[in-house]
Amino acid sequence: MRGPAKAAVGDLALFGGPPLLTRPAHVGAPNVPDPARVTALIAGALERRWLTNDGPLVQAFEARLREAHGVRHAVTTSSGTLGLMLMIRALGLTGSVVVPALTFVATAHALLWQGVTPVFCDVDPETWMLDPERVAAAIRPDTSGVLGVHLWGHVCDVEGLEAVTRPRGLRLAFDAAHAVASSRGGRPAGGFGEAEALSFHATKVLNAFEGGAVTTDDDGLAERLALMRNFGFAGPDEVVSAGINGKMSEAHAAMGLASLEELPRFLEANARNMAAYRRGLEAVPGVRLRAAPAAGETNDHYVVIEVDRASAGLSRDALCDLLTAENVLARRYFFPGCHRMEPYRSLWPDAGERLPVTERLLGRVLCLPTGTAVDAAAVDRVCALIGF
Ligand code: T4K
Repeated sequence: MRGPAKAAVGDLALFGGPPLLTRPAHVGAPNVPDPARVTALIAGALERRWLTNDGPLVQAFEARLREAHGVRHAVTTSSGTLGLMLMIRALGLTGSVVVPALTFVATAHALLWQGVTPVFCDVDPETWMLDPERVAAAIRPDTSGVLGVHLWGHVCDVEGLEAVTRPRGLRLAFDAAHAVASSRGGRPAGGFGEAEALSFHATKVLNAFEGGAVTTDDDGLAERLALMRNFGFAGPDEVVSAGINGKMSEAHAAMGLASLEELPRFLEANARNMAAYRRGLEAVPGVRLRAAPAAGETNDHYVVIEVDRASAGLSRDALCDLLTAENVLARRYFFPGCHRMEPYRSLWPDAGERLPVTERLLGRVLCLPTGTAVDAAAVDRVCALIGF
């Protein structure tokens, strides 16, 4: 039951009074490593006068990523989106690729930029990620592969997707932008499918200001990726293919390395906040935290609730507005869905009819603030607001 429009939580007035949180709590507030460590690493690059183009910090970062993800290759890129694009191109994907619409629009854009048509597929109502049965039904004669998304740090049903792609000779790759430090069956994300694309954008659990990487065990693929991200240069005067500039700079790698050193602290803060949200929201009618995968298999970087208007007494959007007024900057990711964004909306205006689970979730889910910028007291206040 919701209280009257003017009421109190503790000694602070709600809905019209001063915001409950005096300092805003943002979804996406970066995890910041020790600034002295970042600047020392950048100072080293300045001292060496080696600022980009496969420098020692990039090489060190790639070595640490290989170790962390248990893969033979990690090819860093200037952004996660660029990594996705290179991965799609290096895999030779053509025609159409099956992909969820419940994802950040970069997943679909990366395909389209490579001349590949994204075929939006509905998701499983429990996991909210690609459902292998629905994927099988979405495959078209021109489909060359499936691009799964480890949504909000949960790893997809990799085995189910392999069972669909392998017998049909389709490629399988993953958008693992959310999945650094997540795992499935004890295996770290980054090592599934033929390749995975990571993101180190500022808002991610591990950030390099901007950046990404493609991880793979395929030597040939890694070689093609490395060529593609550097204009196709195979030697000082030798260009062997049509490449692009997708390189990570030394400054970005410095941030990535320093962040990696402090990843355990970031994960600890996420786990602490997730546990506090679970406690604080368990008795709130109409509000359900996304079901967790097996213990320790998510980075807990996205706190996602599903709001049922009837039993919560207000809609997801009303709750989002209420939180915003109280300095809690929640996000309606990934509303309204890729299929309702251009150019996809104009291309396939009726796509929503084939995506009932996706549509339902897009009207009900809300991401709440977490990470090292959010402390336990802030989580308690957010829960108090939601439960009010
Ligand atoms: N695939 C998936 C599934 C993805 O989610 C993403 C990116 C990609 C691929 C592509 O990876 P990248 O090419 O980006 O590496 C943000 C991020 O820009 C984007 O990286 C991320 N996913 C997406 C989920 O979130 P917006 O449009 O929401 O960004 P913005 O500017 O509204 O910021 C989000 C929140 O973070 C705000 O509350 C403000 C806060 N913030 C942001 C920045 C940059 C800060 O507090 N400090 C900051 O420095 O896309």
